[in-house]
Amino acid sequence: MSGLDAYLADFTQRFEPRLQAALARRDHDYTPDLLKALKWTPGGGGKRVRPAVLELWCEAAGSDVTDSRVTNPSVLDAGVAIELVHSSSLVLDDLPSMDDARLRRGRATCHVEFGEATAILVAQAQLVLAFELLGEIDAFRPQLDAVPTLARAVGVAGMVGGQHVDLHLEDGARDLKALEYIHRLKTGALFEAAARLGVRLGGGDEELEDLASSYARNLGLAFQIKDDLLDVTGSESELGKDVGQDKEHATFVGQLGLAESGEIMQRLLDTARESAQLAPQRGQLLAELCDFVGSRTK
Ligand code: GRG
Repeated sequence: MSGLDAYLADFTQRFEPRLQAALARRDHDYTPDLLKALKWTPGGGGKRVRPAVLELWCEAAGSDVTDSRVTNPSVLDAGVAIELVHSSSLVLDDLPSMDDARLRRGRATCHVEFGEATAILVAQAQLVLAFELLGEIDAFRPQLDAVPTLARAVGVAGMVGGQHVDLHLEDGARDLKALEYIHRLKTGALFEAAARLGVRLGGGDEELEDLASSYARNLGLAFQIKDDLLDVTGSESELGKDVGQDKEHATFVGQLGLAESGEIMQRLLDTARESAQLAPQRGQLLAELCDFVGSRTK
């Protein structure tokens, strides 16, 4: 097992109970159907890469998470907030009016299982739960800007904006500049927010936050290009989601083909690796995460 595999196995063991606890917060309420739907996508697996990026950058800043990883619950809860935003975006992205996807994380998409109206409500509930959790983290209180940092990554200048351009861009306008813009907003922005929040939780300075941000921008863009590559080359059973979804989307693969897109992805990962190597701690794992993104099959 590589260092990263061992880290991710350990991370998910610590992360899952915090995620489950967040999702169970309203279990006493009288909306059991909604609560079941709320838990469906976040509880259904997923690689948890974004919260891991957050924790690693927190540790890079020299946080009190020790080598034996005596868990700092704030770091995990901030990761849960990021994962819930991610889940919310998956539920929305899968809707009939967007990707019209049937399969996600190896099972039916939220709207297929629970109906479209419930899926829309669930996405909203996951999103506000993310901000509820983030706003409760004491370690962020003196800075006050954790919530707006995440909000900016989600809103018009982030995921919502990226998705909107992706859905409405004319074919003729799908040049590389537009593609990069879309990918950075709809996918990269959340990676960047995760890395920035990690550094802040670890007490790192602005210089380290910039380094983390640059790492995450390149990793996030590469992650999306890999996603597009897998949409063409991957299998539904291994990915646990629909493939061939991207015909309607602006992608590097559609524009440049598999080989050139793969090269661009590798260059972005090389640049992210260079940033990782400058991290005061956890550089090795952050660099291994770049290899993981480049070689992932699901
Ligand atoms: C959340 C308000 C709000 C809006 C979202 C739908 C939308 C607006 C944006 C699209 C974002 C999106 C789904 C981008 C694709 C990102 C991507 C590569 C997803 C796959 O991520 P993985 O591979 O999936 O990490 P797992 O299942 O492993 O977590």
